[in-house]
Amino acid sequence: MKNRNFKIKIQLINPPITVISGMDLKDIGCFPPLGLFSIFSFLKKNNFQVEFIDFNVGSIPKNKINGDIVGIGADWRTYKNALKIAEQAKSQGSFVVLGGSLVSSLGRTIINRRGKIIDAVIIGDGEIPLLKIARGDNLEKIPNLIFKKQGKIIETKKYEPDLNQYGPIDYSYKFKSLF
Ligand code: B12
Repeated sequence: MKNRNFKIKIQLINPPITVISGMDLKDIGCFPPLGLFSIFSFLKKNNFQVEFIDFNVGSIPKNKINGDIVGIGADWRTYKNALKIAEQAKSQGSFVVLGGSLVSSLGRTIINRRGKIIDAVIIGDGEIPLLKIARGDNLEKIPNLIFKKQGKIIETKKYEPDLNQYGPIDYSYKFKSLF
């Protein structure tokens, strides 16, 4: 990562959905990723420059992935594409973080196998851990993280989320145009 201060650019990415076994995306539709929205709102509230990219909505300009920190949400339908995005982000020098439902149950395996393109995974709620990463805290002191240090997997302690701390989701940004 280039530098970690309030001038850094954080990108939150919802990868394209391609894996729906026996189903077509157009038949089931897709829903706004509330987890990423919540993290987006929380980081904005804390004065960070955050960009939200949803590959399932609208057209995505080329070379868009260029954040100092790139946070990618992944579930079983988007995991393969999340890896492709992670690879691209990593090759551009971003600090790459994965989070979301799938990652929360398979974090250790993911870091073990994909540690070259993913710097850390966040288990459970992403708001506080991502804020602390953006602030430049020592990774070992940030809760809910799994990452590799000198080839060894480090798993930090878990925290009990206080939802009141997050505040409401702010839909005022570009989200309106998504709906
Ligand atoms: C509500 C819900 C729905 C709603 C979605 C409403 C919406 N607008 O998205 C409905 C009923 C429509 C739905 C549908 C589906 N769902 Co659903 N759903 C849930 C449920 C109950 C809660 C999810 C939620 O919104 N939580 C609130 C938000 C704020 O929190 P969150 O998503 O957990 O996000 C936090 C963390 O995960 C993390 N995080 C999330 N993303 C990221 C990204 C980064 C970078 C970081 C660092 C952290 C991070 O931080 C977030 C904020 O604290 C979960 C089960 C559960 N209890 O979590 C299943 C769950 C997410 N659903 C699941 C599935 C499979 C589906 C469907 C694919 C089912 C289907 N076959 O159609 C569809 C997909 C629809 C879509 N999104 O496109 C699975 C995912 C499995 C997996 N491991 O991938 C879950 C986990 C249920 C399960 N146990 O099987 N779902």
